[in-house]
Amino acid sequence: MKIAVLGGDGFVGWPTSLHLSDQGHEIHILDNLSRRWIDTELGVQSLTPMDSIQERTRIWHQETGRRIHFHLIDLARDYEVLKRWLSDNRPDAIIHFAEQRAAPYSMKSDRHKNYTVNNNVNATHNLLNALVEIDLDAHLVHLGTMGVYGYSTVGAAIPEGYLPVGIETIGGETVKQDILYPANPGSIYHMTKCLDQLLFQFYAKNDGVRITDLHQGIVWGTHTEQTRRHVQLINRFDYDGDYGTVLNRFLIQAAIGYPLTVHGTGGQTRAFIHIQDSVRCIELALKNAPKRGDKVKIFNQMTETHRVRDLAELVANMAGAQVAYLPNPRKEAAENDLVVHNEQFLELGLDPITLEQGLLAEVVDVAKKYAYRVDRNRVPAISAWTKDIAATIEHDPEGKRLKSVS
Ligand code: USQ
Repeated sequence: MKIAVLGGDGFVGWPTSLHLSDQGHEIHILDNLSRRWIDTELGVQSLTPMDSIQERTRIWHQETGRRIHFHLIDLARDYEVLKRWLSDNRPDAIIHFAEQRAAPYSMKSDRHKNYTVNNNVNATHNLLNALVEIDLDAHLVHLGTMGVYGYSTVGAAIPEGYLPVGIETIGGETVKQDILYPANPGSIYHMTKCLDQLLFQFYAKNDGVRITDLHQGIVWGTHTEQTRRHVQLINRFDYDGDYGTVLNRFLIQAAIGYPLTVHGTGGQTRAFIHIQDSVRCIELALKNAPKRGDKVKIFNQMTETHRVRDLAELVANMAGAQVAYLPNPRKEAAENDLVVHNEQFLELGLDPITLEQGLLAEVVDVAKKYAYRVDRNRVPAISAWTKDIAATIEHDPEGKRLKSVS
């Protein structure tokens, strides 16, 4: 297949591009390199030293003989360029990762809120609009998030996208319908993924666009089979308070001797998936495309759930780290249970990689290797969800924020 990977320079986009190229697909990365610019804005860098996209693709060619093509395009702003590229190249499938993906970054300021909404919603809409305009029947696979559901199960498992409901008619009968599970975003970033869902629903219904939406949990790990092949194929690895995600942050913190930063009581339960499984799921989704006229196909792309404080204890015991319980910069439930249906990928053959010591230790080893690149001042998460929360954090400098250390 000819596959366009939008956002193919990012944390999941890059290993996905390598994985699919390795399988013989013709890969075209479309990216505006915004993630690299955001590193510059924030004054941080990936823990792992990342080469330019051109250099990465050159090394891939040198190692495998396969070419990955790169096109510098801003989907959200360059509609005509995107439309022309799609029209000239007519890919069979499009994988859409090209969105600002960090919840804390999206909550930093009014400017960051605007940027996240404008970038994410325009990118998705420009893409859908262009597909219809040029009559391109490509399968669109979008990387969404488990966060569209919120994280409370109200005692029932979260279904894969759709909730069967019975609606009582005026005549007193009960009509059955499958509706999108009620959206319940917890950040501006998550809200944009909820808006994406509505765009997809409309374009699938109105124009027959074939769409798969992957509701992914928190990704952990850094290497995949392909990124291991050469030091310059290494994936990016975020540790900072905006882009680092919880389990990877704990592993890096353990490696550099920084107390693990649990927000609040750590009673938040979240869904997780290893990066290797993430790229496998995308491959499975590509092989199982919906038909024209079908409703949007939704998968829950996660393999297990864990409570934040349990992860902290696990990492602390494994690596001999301390755990710090900090005031939570986010507005979120202090404690929640989470039960999630994910049978669709399992039925398609996904054999999940679950948290096991070997892989966790591998991440700590990577972090130790590159520990010299860490700026410890960038570890704390300081983006606050409301002005009230920001005020409490500002009056409580990081050094004094450690509530208790176990
Ligand atoms: N947390 C800590 N300590 C930390 C960092 C996070 O306790 O140092 C807590 C947060 O308060 C939150 C939970 O861990 O309760 C998860 O935070 P996260 O930063 O790992 O994940 P999140 O902000 O939800 O976003 C990440 C990705 C996003 C993806 C989402 C999937 O950045 O792109 O959509 O995970 S999900 O969480 O299932 O919505």
